[in-house]
Amino acid sequence: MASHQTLLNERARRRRHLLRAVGTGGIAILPAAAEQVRSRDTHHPYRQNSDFFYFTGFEEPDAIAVFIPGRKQGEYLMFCRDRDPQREQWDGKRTGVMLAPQVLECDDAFPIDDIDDILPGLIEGCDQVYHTFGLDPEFDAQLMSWINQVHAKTRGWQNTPTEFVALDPLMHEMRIGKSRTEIGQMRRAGQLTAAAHIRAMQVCAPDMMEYALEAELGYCYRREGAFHAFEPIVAGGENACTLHYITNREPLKDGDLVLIDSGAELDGYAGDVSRTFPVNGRFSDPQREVYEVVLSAYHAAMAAVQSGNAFCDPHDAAVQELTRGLVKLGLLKGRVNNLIRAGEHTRFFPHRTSHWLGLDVHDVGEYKTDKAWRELEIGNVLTIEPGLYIPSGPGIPKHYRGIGIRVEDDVAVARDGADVISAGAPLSVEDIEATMATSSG
Ligand SMILES: [Mn+2]
Repeated sequence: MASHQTLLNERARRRRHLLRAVGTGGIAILPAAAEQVRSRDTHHPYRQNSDFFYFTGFEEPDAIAVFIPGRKQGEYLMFCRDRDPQREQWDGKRTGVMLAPQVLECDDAFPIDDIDDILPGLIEGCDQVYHTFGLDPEFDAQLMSWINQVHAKTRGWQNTPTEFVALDPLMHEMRIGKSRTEIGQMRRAGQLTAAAHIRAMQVCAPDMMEYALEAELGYCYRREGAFHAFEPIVAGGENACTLHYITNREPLKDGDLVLIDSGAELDGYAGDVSRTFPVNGRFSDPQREVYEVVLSAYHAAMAAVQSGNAFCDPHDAAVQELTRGLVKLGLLKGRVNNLIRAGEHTRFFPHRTSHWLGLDVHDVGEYKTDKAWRELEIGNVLTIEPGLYIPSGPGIPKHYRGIGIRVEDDVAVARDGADVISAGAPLSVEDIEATMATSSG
C-alpha cells in the first residue's frame, strides 16, 4: 500500500509536470466537481473530479486550484471553503484556508468566497488561460466575466489574456501513463474486484434475485472502504444480451448463465471485471461451447498486449477468434476474413475489446493520434473484454438462444507484455465450476 508521503510526492511531481507544460505566461484554472442533487434536498455521494483529484488529492467540493508557472509569490494556489463550525456540525469537517497549505502542499490558500476579488488580479498579466471548457457552462461564464473584468480594468496598458487553451489534453496525456505507485493502487482495486466476483460465484444459487447477488459485490467493496466504480451489471439469462443492463431485478434461473460486470473504486482508482458463470454451478454443453470461444478471444487479445503494438491489436485478435468461433458454432457462414470485413461479427459482438482504465472507469486519453491507433506503452492500463451475445430469434439454433457472455480483466502494459492486475477470479470452465462447488461459508 502506498504511504501518505509517497502519494504527496507523486502529486508534487504531477504538478511540476503540469506547471512546465503550461509554461510562463499561462494560468491554469481547475475547479473541483460540483455537488449533484439526487432528489429535492438530498445529494449523490460526493465524487471529486478526477483531474482535480489527480493533481491535488483534495476531496472537498467548492474548491478551485490555480496554477501560475513562474509566479514568485507561489505557483500553486487553492481556493477552498473556510472553516465554519455551524456548517461543519451538519456536513462534516473542512480542511479550511489556514491548514490547506500544510495538508495540500499548496503555496497559498484563499477562501472560495473571495475568488471574485482575487482571481482577476491573478489572471492579470497572463497571456494564456488554460481551462477545460464546456464541462460546466456556468463556470465558463464566470471565468469569462473575470477575464472581462481584467480587460476592462487594464485597457491595454498591461498584458491581458488573449488566448484560451484547452487544459484537458495536457492533463489527460499525463494520466494515460500510470506510475508504479498508481499501478500498485490499481492492482488493489483490481484484486478487490476479483475477490467480489469469487464471492458472487460462491453464493449464487437458482431463484436468487439479481439484486441479491449485486448486494454481495457491494458488501465486499464497502467493508474494504471501496465503492462501486459504476453501476454493476448482474444479468441473468438473456438479460446479458442487454449490454448496459443495470436494473438487476429479476430472478436467476436454474440452467441460465449470469453475467456480472462490476468494479471497485478504491482510493479513486477503478477496477472493471466481468465474469459469466452458470447459476446452478454447471455449464451446459452449448453454454460451454460459446464460453470457450469467448475465452480463446480473451487469451488472443491478452497475447496482443505488448508495448509497441497498436491499441487496436488486442481487439483485432479478439475479433478474429470470435468470428472463427461463430463460424464453428454455425452462427455465421462464410470465410472468416470476409465476415470480419463485412462487419458480420458485430451482430454478436457489438462493442470494442478495450478501454483505458484509471481514476475513471472509461479513463481519459486519446485512442488515436493523427487518425492512427496509438501505440501501447509501458504504464498504460486497459481492459480486455471480449464477449458474445446471442439473442433469441429466427435463424439462431435453439440451444444457443439467449446466451450472453463477457469475460473481462484489467491489464497494465509491462516490459514482458500483459500484467493482469485484476487476476484472481476464476476464468476457465473447470476453475469456475470448482469455485462454485465450494461455498463461501
Ligand atoms: Mn469495461
